Amino acid sequence: MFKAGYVSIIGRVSVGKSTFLNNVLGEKVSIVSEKPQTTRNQILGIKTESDYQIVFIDTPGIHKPKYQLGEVLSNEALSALSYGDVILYMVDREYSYSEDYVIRHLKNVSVPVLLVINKIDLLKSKMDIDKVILSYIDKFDFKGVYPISSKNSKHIDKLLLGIKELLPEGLPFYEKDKLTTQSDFMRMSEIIREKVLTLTKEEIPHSVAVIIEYAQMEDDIYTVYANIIVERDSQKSILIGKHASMLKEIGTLARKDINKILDTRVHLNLYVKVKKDWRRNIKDINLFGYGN
Ligand SMILES: Nc1nc2c(ncn2[C@@H]2O[C@H](COP(=O)(O)OP(=O)(O)OP(=O)(O)O)[C@@H](O)[C@H]2O)c(=O)[nH]1
Ligand SMILES: [Mg+2]
Repeated sequence: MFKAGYVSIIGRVSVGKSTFLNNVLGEKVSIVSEKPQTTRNQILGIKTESDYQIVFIDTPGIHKPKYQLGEVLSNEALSALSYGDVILYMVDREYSYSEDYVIRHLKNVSVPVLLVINKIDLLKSKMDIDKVILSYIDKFDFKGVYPISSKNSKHIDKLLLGIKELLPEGLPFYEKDKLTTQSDFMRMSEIIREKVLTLTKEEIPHSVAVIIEYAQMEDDIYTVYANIIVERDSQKSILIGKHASMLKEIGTLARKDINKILDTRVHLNLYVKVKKDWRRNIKDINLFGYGN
């Protein structure tokens, strides 16, 4: 008996949704950073075992939007509630009132919802874990509660088993060695954006989009031209850095990851372009690949 289904991972920003997905798949399919609003699209990650296939949908963190981009991202996340066979509602170690907004949306969902409390490696004792569980348990009729650590792989097996129980019987949706539906272009642009997020601070991480303009594979080497888009000239100067030092560092880190993930060598040519206030403009937001 084979089981297969879709599982949406939703929750507020930075709770560790993408880290969890990467841990389950054993490969980075969704970029991660300590800055909020890292994920900007629904990202499919496929876990296939001998008796089940789970198609995970990683989603942007739900938050109170300040810009039109934020609104697009929150909507993208909430729309994933409508097509999972199971919903994973992931939270960090503390209940806060801002969770009520997400929980309100869960009330319209007709499929089972599992509460996943992530980052328990940062809690000291079982009593602390129980405290977090207690703070959530009366907020919704959860089908199960799973304290985990995505960083240390703690209790992830138990969660996978719990998900499997709830999946319908059926044939796999994808071939067994497929990990994600993202194109190479998409994965490369996301990896470059991840390096920008890692190396910059304040408004820059939020103001950046990355577009692969052109890529060609020849003799097993990808030659890639990518534009890093920012909102202001001052941000462009920071991203380029003195003697282009920042841009070089972004390129070096991105190249290493691309080599590993796509198993190919790459020549990266990075350019920084300014598109003023693009996060406020729905046409630009769509043009840069979000909310389509
Ligand atoms: N200590 C600890 N840190 C974690 C764990 N899981 C994730 N993190 C960290 O939490 C931060 C956010 O992780 P992400 O996976 O990007 O979070 P996200 O929920 O996908 O964030 P958005 O895409 O912005 O909504 C990163 O710095 C991770 O390293 C965990 O189990 N333990
Ligand atoms: Mg994410």
